[in-house]
Amino acid sequence: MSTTLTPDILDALALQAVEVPSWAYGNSGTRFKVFGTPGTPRDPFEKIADAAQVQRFTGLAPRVALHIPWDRVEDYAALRDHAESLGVVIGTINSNTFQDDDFKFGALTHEDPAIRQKAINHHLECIDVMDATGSRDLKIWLAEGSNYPGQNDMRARQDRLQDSLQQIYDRLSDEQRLVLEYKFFEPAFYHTDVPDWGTAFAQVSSLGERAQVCLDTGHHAPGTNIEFIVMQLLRLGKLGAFDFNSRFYADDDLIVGAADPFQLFRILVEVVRGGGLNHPDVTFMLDQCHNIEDKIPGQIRSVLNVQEMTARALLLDREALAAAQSANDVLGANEIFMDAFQHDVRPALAGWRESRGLAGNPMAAYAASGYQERIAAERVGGAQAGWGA
Ligand code: PSV
Ligand code: MN
Ligand code: MN
Repeated sequence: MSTTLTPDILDALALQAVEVPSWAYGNSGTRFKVFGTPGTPRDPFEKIADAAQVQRFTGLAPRVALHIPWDRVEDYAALRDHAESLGVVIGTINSNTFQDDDFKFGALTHEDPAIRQKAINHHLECIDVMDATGSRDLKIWLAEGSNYPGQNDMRARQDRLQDSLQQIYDRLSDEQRLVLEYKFFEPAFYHTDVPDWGTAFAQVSSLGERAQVCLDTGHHAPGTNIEFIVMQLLRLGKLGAFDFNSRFYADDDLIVGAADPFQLFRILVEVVRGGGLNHPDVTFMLDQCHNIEDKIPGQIRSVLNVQEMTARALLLDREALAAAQSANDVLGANEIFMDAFQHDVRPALAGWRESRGLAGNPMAAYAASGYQERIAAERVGGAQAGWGA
C-alpha cells in the first residue's frame, strides 16, 4: 500500500463535494426536549449563511439542501442569489408530508383521492422551488405505514404510491431527478410503505431513468451490511444519493463517522469500487441533527470525517487486494483492507489543505474566526429545525 496521498488521490479529493442540510443549523432534539443553542438561525437566509461557513473553512461543502415547508420563503430567486453571493448553491429539495394532520393515515398512499392529491400537490410545489432555485434533485421520504397487523391493505398502498410517484415524476424537467429514500421503521411501527432498498428500487425502476434510490445510513436494522446495498445499487445504476449520518441505536442522526468509522470506510470502499465517487449522479448529502453541540463545527467535523474516510478508501491497494482475493488468501486480503483503514491521513490532509490556501485545521480556524460569538450576540430566538415544531 502506498502510504502517501498520491497525485491521483489528491485529484479525486479535490473534486469531492458534500451537500449539507439546512435543518442541521436549526435547533433540534428528541421528543423529550429541544435545547436552544445561542446563535441559531432565525430563517432560511441565516441557515444558508451558516452553511457557507462550512464551505469557507473546508472547501468541501458547496451545496445546501432545503426542506419544504421548513425553508419556505416568499422569494426563492432571492434565496438562490443569497446562497450564490456566499459561495454556495441550493442542492436537494426535500419534501415533507409528515407534519400535517391530513396525512395521519398516509399521504402519497392515502385511500382518499383528495388527500392523496394534496400530497402530490406538495411535491409539485417542491418542483416549483427546484425550478426557482436551480436545484436538480427532489428527495422524497415518506412517513407512511401502519401500526397494527390488518390495519391496512399494504398491496393497495403500493399501487397508489406508484401512481402518485408517477404523477410527480412526470412533472420533472429533463434535467431534474427524483430520489426515493427508504427507512425500515418509524414513525410507523408495524409496516412502512418504503421500508427497504428493494421496495425503493422497485418503485423508482418503473418510473424512469431519472428516478433513483436514496440511501440514508441510519435507516437500516442494526447489523445490516450497508456496504453490500451500496455495491448493489451502484451495480444497478440506481444509487442517486446518500443521506450520511451515524447511529448507535435507531435513526440517531449523529455526526457521520462518529459511531462507526469502520462502517463509513467500508461504504466508501464500495463507492470507489463502484465508480460512485465524484460521480455527478451520486449525491453525498448529510442528514444530521446537532442536538447538544454547536451546529457549524458539528457540520465541519462531519464533512472532514467523510473526506478522511474517502482518503483512506482511496489508499486501498486494489491490485494487491484483487490478487489476494483470487488466491483465496483470506487473511492476506483482510490485512490489505485493514491496512488502508488504519492509516492516519490527517497530517497529510492538513498539509494539502494548506497548499490550497485553506486552514490546515478547519475546526480551529472556525473557532478562531469569531463567527460563533458574533451570531450568538446578534441572533435571538433562533428557529427549530422542524422536528420539534
Ligand atoms: C427521515 O428520518 C429523514 O431521514 C428524511 O430524510 C427526512 O427528510 C429527514 O430525516 C429530516 O431530518
Ligand atoms: Mn434522511
Ligand atoms: Mn432519518
